[in-house]
Amino acid sequence: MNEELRGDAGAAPSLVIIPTYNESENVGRLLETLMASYGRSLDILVIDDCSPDGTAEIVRRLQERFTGLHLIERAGKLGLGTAYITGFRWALRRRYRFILEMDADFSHDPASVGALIAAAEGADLVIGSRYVGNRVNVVNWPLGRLILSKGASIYTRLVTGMPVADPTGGFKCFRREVLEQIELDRVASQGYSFQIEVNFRVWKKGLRIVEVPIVFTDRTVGLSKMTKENIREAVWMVWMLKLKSLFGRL
Ligand SMILES: Nc1nc2c(ncn2[C@@H]2O[C@H](COP(=O)(O)OP(=O)(O)O)[C@@H](O)[C@H]2O)c(=O)[nH]1
Ligand SMILES: [Mg+2]
Repeated sequence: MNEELRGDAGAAPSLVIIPTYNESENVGRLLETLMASYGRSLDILVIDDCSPDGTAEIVRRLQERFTGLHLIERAGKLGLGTAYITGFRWALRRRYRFILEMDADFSHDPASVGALIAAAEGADLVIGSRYVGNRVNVVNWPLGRLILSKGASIYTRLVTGMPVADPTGGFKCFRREVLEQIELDRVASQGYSFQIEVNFRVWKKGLRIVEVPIVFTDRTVGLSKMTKENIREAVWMVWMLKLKSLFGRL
């Protein structure tokens, strides 16, 4: 049987995609935690961009113990957005019903994965949201970073009209049909604006987006990979999305 169409007798596992760049201090512990918590109900795909710190080597070693752990190694740092597109295509060649996004740095609590999948039974896209209601569920972020994130959320909503409180968050769960419906070829974002763009495309298709509250905790080890270029891309990307949809070119 074609390995790509692998499926077992029981319910197909869900897949969590984790992009990594220099996450050697986090990735081993995160993968062990996920495997211990979810066992065979969750497969994991790490997309590593040739991290110089040996992140991929740690994943390869864990693959000897965990059959549901997969790794794609790319030639260089090609951006968060393209990492997820690569992961989505990989997932759609297999039988996963639910496909998740998650950071490698423990900002996203592994204990919340189950809640995101459960919520996706009644939604097309579930966003783990830091800003549900009037709350700001962010722990240990520097004030500047919090203002940037909150500001980006308000700016995105003002420009696009999309009713999502936390459009830049990266802890999400998609039903596979959603990824089949949005044209992955058309996603233009290379970096972090990918999160806004995908939400916008899902919303414009009239699909159901639900936000569930999560607590986001700043990383304790390793460095953020957010760059000024990521911010610039997001600033013009929301206008691009708005204009493309106005002219029917999304
Ligand atoms: N493969 C890949 N992963 C990336 C890239 N940029 C960031 N990441 C990963 O994306 C996740 C979020 O990045 P992070 O630096 O924590 O961003 P922040 O939380 O917004 O400061 C982490 O798991 C990073 O290792 C990239 O260019 N390629
Ligand atoms: Mg982070």
